[in-house]
Amino acid sequence: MAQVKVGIIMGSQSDWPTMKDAAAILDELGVAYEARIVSAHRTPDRLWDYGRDAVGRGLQVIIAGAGGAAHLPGMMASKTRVPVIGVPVQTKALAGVDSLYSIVQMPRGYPVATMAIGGAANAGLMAAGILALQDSDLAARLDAWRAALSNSIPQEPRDD
Ligand code: RP5
Repeated sequence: MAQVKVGIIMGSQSDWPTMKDAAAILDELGVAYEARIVSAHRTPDRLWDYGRDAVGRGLQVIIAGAGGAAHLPGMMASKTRVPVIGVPVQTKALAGVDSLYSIVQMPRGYPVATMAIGGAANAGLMAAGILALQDSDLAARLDAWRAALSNSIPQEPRDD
């Protein structure tokens, strides 16, 4: 079994349809990850334990998604120096702007690298890019992934 280097955490089962886009990217790029429900409000002890153990368990990046009063990414960044990438999950009430503001506006000293609302795929790519700095095989796979995306863009628009 490959060492798990990326933790994908989310506040609720209801976040998984968004967060699985990060998992899909990491699957495509051959990056080992784990996915866990860790709620800042409903399971604060789980959040505490996850952050406390992250370095010792060999995690190198944490992708944290939450919606509404989205305190999970920021609280995780407070508990561990492992870089945290935040994903604001879209909400019904406020379209995810609440999630975005909850995640992005961190105080000096405890940054969260905040993606766009619903931007879990980019979170996966960001995590892969960080790991690729120390992993030339992954770097080659990421370069190929990016080139394939670029090559898939047509020169001209078509009538549908
Ligand atoms: C947050 O509350 C979760 O991250 C989720 O986005 C939101 C709603 O959770 P559920 O009520 O669907 O479990 O903590």
